[in-house]
Amino acid sequence: MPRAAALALLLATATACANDVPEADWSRGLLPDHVTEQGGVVQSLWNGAWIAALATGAVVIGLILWATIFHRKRRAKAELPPQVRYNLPIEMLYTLIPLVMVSVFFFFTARDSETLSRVDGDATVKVKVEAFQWSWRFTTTVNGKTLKPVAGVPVSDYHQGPQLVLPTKTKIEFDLETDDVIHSFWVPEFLFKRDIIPGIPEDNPGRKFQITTLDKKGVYAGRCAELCGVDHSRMLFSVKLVDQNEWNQYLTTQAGSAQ
Ligand SMILES: [Cu+2]
Repeated sequence: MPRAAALALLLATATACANDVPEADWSRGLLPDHVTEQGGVVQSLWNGAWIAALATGAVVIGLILWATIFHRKRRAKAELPPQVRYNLPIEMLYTLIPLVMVSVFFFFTARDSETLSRVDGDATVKVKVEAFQWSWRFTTTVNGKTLKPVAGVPVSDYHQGPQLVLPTKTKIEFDLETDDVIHSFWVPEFLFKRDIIPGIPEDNPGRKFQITTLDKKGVYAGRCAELCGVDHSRMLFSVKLVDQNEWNQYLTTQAGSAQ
């Protein structure tokens, strides 16, 4: 009987862990389904990079196969094949093609990282994220009114961690802060994570990022993605996206406890 109980416990724990991992689909290149507009930018960059890499791979492997099959050394001919040293057009070609490829990758990466790190400052919902060993404190400000902070303790299931409630279809600004060691704020469904480094002044743009949530209600796991000590793996939280009605209700329940 104790064995059965232990097995049940093990199964329950295993299931809890499995729930933590968002469903990754081949059609999205194994990324989880994104819940922010910015996630869409990451998904397209990811898809484009894979298509370019696969196309390059196909050309390179094709050329290798072509050379090995059609240009093998033939026994009858002992002499050297035609030498193409200092062939200017060919050397220019294999210098320019990689240069163009790297430039194209660089262009899209720079363009998208610029988009992802853009902060307008006009978001009506702002979240101050305080990371500490080993949990999180979220303080949400809506139209200048600050709600009661949500703080947590280390847990083994993200449902038990602190929950950050946010509205769908809304621009939200995050400000990341820590006093102890480097942490990293990561919600896999945002397709985004950002290191939280102690000592970065508040006006530093690297502390902030913004998202615009899509119409995708749900509870999403969040975690610390930077090894930060013994309970790093238990530094779990969740983000709950709610529609406008639920959001207004949530604000009403929080109004009484507002600071
Ligand atoms: Cu951490």
